Amino acid sequence: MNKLLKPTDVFLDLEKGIILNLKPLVRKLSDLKVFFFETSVVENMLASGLNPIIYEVYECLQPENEGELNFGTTILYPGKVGGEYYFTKGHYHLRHDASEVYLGLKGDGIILLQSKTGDVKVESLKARKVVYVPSGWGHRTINVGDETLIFFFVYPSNAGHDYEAVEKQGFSKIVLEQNGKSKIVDNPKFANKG
Ligand code: PAN
Ligand code: ZN
Repeated sequence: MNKLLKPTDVFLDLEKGIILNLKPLVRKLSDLKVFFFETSVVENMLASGLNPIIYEVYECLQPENEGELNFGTTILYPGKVGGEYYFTKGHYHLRHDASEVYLGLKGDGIILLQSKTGDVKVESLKARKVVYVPSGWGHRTINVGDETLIFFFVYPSNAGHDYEAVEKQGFSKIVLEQNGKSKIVDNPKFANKG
């Protein structure tokens, strides 16, 4: 039996997406260097002193005991690197039975989902939309709007995050702005290693 945890509660600012009294994890362009398609654009931006914040994560982490849940919010800013919209790194859960729920709070986004066997799924994410990410699906969120994308998430605290697979293989699709609209296209750099 796991030790009985104390119930906790927090306040969420639904407008700003922040969880009060928590320090966010801040992801800047320099943290996402290898994830964007146009590496040379990233390098030029960094070389000229531009290192914008791409997203922030407010997370209530629980001990990694079976049955406990982590939850929090992600604030994904609007913007592009070259033609590619800002996104989260994306990951697979290390535990293959770990699923996740996303609830859109604000903005206009896309969740790209892919399995290791090559299945791809695309879901939109916006206020009041709930997306269930079943176990086994890698997931990345993209902000395709002009305003900040904010969403709430909850997943098993012992899920673990595998970023390496995404770093090496990438996502099979990327989301670009073309003629003022978002377009999901094949990622030419995708390494299909199965
Ligand atoms: C989310 C993500 C969060 C940031 O909490 O971790 O949006 O994205 P990356 O972890 O890909 O940088 C989640 O899916 N947790 O499992
Ligand atoms: Zn996840």
